[in-house]
Amino acid sequence: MSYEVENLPAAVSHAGLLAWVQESAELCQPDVVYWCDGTQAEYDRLMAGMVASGAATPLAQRPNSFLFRSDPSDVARVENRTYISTAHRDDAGPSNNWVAPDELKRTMTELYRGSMAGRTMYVIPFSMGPLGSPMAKTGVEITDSPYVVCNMHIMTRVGLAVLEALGADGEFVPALHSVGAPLAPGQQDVPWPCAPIEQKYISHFTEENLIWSYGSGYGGNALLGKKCFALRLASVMARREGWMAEHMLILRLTNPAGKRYHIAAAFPSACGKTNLAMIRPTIPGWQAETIGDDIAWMKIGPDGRLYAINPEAGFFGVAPGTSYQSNPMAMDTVRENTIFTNCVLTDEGDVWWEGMGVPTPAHGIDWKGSDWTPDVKEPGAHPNARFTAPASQCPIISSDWEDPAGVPIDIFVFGGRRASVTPLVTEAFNWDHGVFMGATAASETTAANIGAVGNLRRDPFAMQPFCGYNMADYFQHWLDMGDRLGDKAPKIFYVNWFRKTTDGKWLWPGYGENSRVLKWMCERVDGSAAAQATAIGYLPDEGTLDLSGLNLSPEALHELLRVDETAWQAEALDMEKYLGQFGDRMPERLQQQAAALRARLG
Ligand code: SAT
Ligand code: MN
Repeated sequence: MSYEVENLPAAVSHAGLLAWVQESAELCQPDVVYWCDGTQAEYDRLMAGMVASGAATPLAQRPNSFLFRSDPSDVARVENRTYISTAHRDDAGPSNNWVAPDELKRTMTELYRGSMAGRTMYVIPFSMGPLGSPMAKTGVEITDSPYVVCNMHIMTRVGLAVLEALGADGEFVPALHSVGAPLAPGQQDVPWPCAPIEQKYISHFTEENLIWSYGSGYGGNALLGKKCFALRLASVMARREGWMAEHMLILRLTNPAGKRYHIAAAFPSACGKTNLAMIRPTIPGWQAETIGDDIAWMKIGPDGRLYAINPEAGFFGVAPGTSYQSNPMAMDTVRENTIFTNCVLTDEGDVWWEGMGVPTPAHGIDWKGSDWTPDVKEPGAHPNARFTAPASQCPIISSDWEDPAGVPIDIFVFGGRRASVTPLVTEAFNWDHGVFMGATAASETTAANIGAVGNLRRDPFAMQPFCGYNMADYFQHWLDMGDRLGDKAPKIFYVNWFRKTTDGKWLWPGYGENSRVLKWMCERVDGSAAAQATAIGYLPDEGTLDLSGLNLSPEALHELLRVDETAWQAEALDMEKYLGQFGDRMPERLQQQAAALRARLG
């Protein structure tokens, strides 16, 4: 067994890292082991290789931008193939798939054996969080996918500085990834190699900070810094170490008087986090800046407040529906240096997707690589088509987005997509009630996971697919953090931009108009806006939301803020039933919240 080693940096003095790389190479049997240095030259060289092989198409209309088409089976995360592997099943809890570590490692070791034959194994040292931030953490991903390397260059901080900071014995998360498609000698590669669904495994050995991913090249399955590390593993570390790793965007709002508010908001995948993170407020004098669009790591600072950093360096956003109307800042972010996956290729050499807000091309190549015209029934872009773009290219990225200390959070927002029942905005009575709201959040499923779309499911804190341990313990961790934060805890709100009329029309215009709801939240923080106590929390009085200049009928407003007590009685029962599955691990304080809600509803 032999392989070439390329670009081995002088900076690697870490015996543990060298041993793990060697062991992985001996198992996966690549032709070459290549150490990534994170340079532009490296990115350009890998991209040129993928253009030459036919995996990537350069876009004539967007400088340094490329389109990829995935295998039709490999278009989203695979929650049913995602595992939290702990010695005791209860530590993974009922919301996670579980296989015992020994057994899972045995199965996956056999899959990894020889899986990189005919390929290069890339070693990617990366930092989650600004290098040198006390909140940053280091990972090393091993992958046989150059697509993954280029995406990791954008999504994380890759480079030799990471290895230097690691030194001889620093801590890092080893993350092993293979697309699971070895090449026999002389065998021609395909544009998007991957393994069949039943061989895909996205595994987290949380008790040893180890990630093993096999069989998929797509986004959250393969860019292991993102969901696997920054959410599933980090959520476990955060609990152990007393901080928080959350599926949240981070946004700064500044009011006309110059006062700043920092908002962290949790919504499930493909429910508008990126849009909200880049909001252009429609109310005069208010300004927004983006800090992060997907993940927040938060720690209590010396002043007792909660500080958040964005551990990522790029955006991996949903393309369909993104337009100059819905998210102009994202449109400007992806003008250059962007990787597109599963969009339409136009005849002019640009990308296109449904809901892009520009004329539909008369002809293009769809995400499956076939000719496409507007009369084709199926969408040209996959509903989970994505862009990968550097955060620094966002025109409203905050000048403090890489502040190693983070930004102080004033407001937490939870929410989801829900056609009925949930009002536009509700404020929690207090921390415990807010945690109960987060714990019982529900949303209609989206194309971000392989599976049915549009089914209502509970997605607590938008962490259902991402909580790396027993969800009941995670709820307890939220309660504990509240106890530590005391009166410095952020205020908690629940929103639903997606309520519909009985004949299926959106009641609320959304996008930039959501700033009206954010403004009310800021005024609640200041104590200047009125609210009404209802059975489910505080709601704005109909007169207190700033709706000036908005053409919203009084009936629509009434419906948006209506608490349908009959529907809520059923909802409360369903929430209790949901929480019941956690048995006696369920915190008593949340059971009390459930009982109190039922009592208030009468
Ligand atoms: O593919 S990702 O997991 O990165 C995107 C998402 O589902 O949020
Ligand atoms: Mn996400």
